Amino acid sequence: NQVMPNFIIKRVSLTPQREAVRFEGKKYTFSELYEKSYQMAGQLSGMGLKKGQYAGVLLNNHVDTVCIYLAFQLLGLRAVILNNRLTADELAWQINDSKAAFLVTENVFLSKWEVLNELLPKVKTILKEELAETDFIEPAIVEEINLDDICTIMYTSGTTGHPKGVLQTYGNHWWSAVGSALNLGLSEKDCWLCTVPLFHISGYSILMRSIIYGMKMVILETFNERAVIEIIRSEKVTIMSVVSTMLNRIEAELKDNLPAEFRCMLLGGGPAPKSLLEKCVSKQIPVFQTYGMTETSSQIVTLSPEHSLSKLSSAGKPLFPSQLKIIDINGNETAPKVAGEIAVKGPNVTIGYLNREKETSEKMMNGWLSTGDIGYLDEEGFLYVLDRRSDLIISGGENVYPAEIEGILVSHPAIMDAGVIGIKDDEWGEIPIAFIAANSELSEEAIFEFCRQKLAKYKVPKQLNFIAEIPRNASKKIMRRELRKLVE
Ligand code: S0N
Ligand code: AMP
Ligand code: MG
Ligand code: MG
Ligand code: MG
Repeated sequence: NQVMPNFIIKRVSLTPQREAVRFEGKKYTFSELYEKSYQMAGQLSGMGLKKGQYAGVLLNNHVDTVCIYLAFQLLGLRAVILNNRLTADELAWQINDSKAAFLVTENVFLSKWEVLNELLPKVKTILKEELAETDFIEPAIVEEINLDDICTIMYTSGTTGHPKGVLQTYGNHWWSAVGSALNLGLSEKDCWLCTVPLFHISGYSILMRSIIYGMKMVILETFNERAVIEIIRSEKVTIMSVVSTMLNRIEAELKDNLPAEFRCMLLGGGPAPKSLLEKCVSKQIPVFQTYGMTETSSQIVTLSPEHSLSKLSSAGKPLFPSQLKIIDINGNETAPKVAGEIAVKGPNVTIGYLNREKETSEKMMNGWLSTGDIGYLDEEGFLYVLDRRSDLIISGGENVYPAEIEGILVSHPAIMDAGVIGIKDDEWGEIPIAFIAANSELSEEAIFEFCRQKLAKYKVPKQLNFIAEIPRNASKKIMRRELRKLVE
């Protein structure tokens, strides 16, 4: 039960005048960030939010979002952070599962929260725009945080088709930030560009590093490769987090070398194609591959600067606080170069899934988390990731679970059975396509429309194939290999 000062309070006492955030051309010092967050904490208190409660957050990348997250930390609220690309149905499922009593959102998501208000009448919606007019109540600030306290919850899907809320504690975030700095190093000139969503751990972890290191972060509302290249120069960015789809676009757009101060392009969230890594070497883009997940509060394995070329296409070694092993089907550690399931352990690894003791104990033993991912270690202990956890399709850094899409498809009255697989795609890495066994005439457009209502756009199958029967084995499991053969 280790206790630390509340991170933002500590930071503002150390370096109040240092630049903390750049957003839309405006800069905010840590002191200004704290003032804004404190104000919002008082307004959230005015709305009735109290320590220990779970509250949903559905927001765009914005400096206000940072302040709302920090206000949550000041109040000891647990943020159920929602992916803003999800449909109202998908959001409702997660909010309901978390038992959150409040949803903090903003006007741009009107079409979503209007539906949410109908689906979840008991959940109180708080609009960011209305917060400014809310009565300020002197907030009960949490001066000391316990590293075991839950800070954030982010949902990730699973093989069962329904997402689970990953619990991330203050200790998880703290050790993740420390592990990253011990590997990448830290300079007072550092500035981290955040153009990944703050609702993913890829983005939220940049915020935590900024507070813990006292480092400036530049936030972009949306990703645009031309803007990124310009901002790296104008803001003297030194580090940036990307997924391959983003790096592809940056590489293609980049005419001259990036400035010498730019020292790290942290590439994660999915596989890194070797061809992309090679193109980046020739353009002198300093790519560091990383392996991590929501359950590890971002990076757990990252290539170190001195190995970025000699171990190209490796994800690196586990960070200082963390451990990794490869296990075979009997649970024994494999020899070097022998592939197996990747298991990880460390103070950045989640304590489990929200309200899901069974799934937690199935995936975690003695602090070791079975990731479901497949990989091997070379003789020197460098990790090579070969395959994703069971069936997972990653499209542009967003996860798509076949079981979830299949569940939606078969809920259509005219669809008897459905199977989904991922196929390679130049832009997104992988995209989902569907096989459908229908019991009556059904137009493709009708199915697409049905999917668009229920599923985030990136999950909607890009292609529909009508077949007589979905191949299943004796235990009724879909034989995805057979579906794959149909594509070939
Ligand atoms: C790649 C992104 C930026 C693409 O979005 P963009 O260009 O903004 O698209 P839009 O203009 O909004 O829409 C255009 C059309 O494309 C569809 N669309 C959007 N995104 C996708 C997608 N991913 N797949 C398929 N289609 C997509 C839109 O719907 C739209 O369609 P139409 O035209 O029909 O309306 C964007 O997808 C993005 O931001 N991706 C990155 C997400 C991310 O950060 N993932 C990482 C999650 N994992 C983790 O957080 C753990 C790993 C980790 O922590 C990490 C990851 C990376 C780097 C570092 C770390 C770390 O460890 O620190
Ligand atoms: P999420 O928590 O949603 O970001 O998903 C994390 C998953 O992305 C991991 O479990 C892996 O399946 C995949 N992943 C992350 N990093 C890599 C990598 N370097 N190479 C291959 N797959 C990765
Ligand atoms: Mg775009
Ligand atoms: Mg993901
Ligand atoms: Mg049906």
